[in-house]
Amino acid sequence: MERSFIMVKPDGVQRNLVGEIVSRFENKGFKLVGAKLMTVSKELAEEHYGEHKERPFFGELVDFITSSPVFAMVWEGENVIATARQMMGKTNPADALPGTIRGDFGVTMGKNVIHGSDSPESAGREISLWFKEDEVSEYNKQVDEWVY
Ligand code: DAT
Ligand code: MG
Repeated sequence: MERSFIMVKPDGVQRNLVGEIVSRFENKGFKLVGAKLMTVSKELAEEHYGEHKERPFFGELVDFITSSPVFAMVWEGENVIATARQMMGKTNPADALPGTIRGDFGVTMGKNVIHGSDSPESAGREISLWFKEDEVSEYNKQVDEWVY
């Protein structure tokens, strides 16, 4: 089953949106297989956002993500990577549709509440970057029979 790395960013944690965001993924039918509240080191932030290191906003992005704890998660389910991106909405909350997480809770690009892997390759890279193997649980849920 597919897995994605999803993270409530510092603004989302500060604004008490962790429960709301976890609920959205639970209600959808996805399975939480890993989660932790953590303060992000500069090294981890720079590695995570490595693809953006030449962009002008890179410094601000790293400062933001290390400014206060994040809630890092691994979610599992059929097509979870693309579906989570849809549930998050466009990168710029100003363009994100109502009903999406960024559309409902964000205002500006710099503080867009949530991160989600954008492809199977990034999901694999990000999950192994953020989680040790024994921090991700494999388990069955009875309700899955009613989801799939
Ligand atoms: P996403 O988070 O939707 O995958 P991304 O990978 O292109 O978007 O960018 C990572 C984060 O960097 C994004 O969530 C917010 C910030 N960001 C992206 N483009 C930006 C820009 N033009 N100005 C400021 N911040 C930006
Ligand atoms: Mg991205």
